[in-house]
Amino acid sequence: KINLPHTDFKIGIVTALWNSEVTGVLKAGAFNTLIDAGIKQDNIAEWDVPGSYELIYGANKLATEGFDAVICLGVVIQGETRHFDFICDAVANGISNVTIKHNIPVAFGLLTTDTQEQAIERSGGKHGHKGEEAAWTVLKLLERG
Ligand code: DLZ
Repeated sequence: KINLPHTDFKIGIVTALWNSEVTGVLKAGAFNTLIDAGIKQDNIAEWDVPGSYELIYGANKLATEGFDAVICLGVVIQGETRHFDFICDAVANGISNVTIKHNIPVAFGLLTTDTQEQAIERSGGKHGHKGEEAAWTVLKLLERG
């Protein structure tokens, strides 16, 4: 249960367009979780960026603009090359830099899976809904005001 000190928080949802059939579901779950917690629709910015690597720029930009928290959502699926590792490492490091630099909650809603099936299982399937969980994470941190 979330107990926010007020519901005027401005929250950004940055979503990667790669694997958008899954990231779209993550985004919807995150959005609905914010609305259910009383966050005003006008205070939620949805921004679709090309790929997960661009989540770093998106989060940093919204943090610079004064958003109180940012939810980053993406799906990186292991391919035949090492691209997967580079993207996952960069996003993990980049997002943690944003949260430290701007001192705001930034959720790491990045699915890193071997298959699309595993990603689907984590976006409302048998392994939960990582979009909802990412939104819950920032709300939990915003409880402190
Ligand atoms: C290039 C790339 C690859 C191979 N795979 C994914 C992926 O599985 N998920 C994802 O979100 N993005 C992927 N990208 C795109 C990169 O994140 C980035 O958009 C490009 O490298 C351009 O900077």
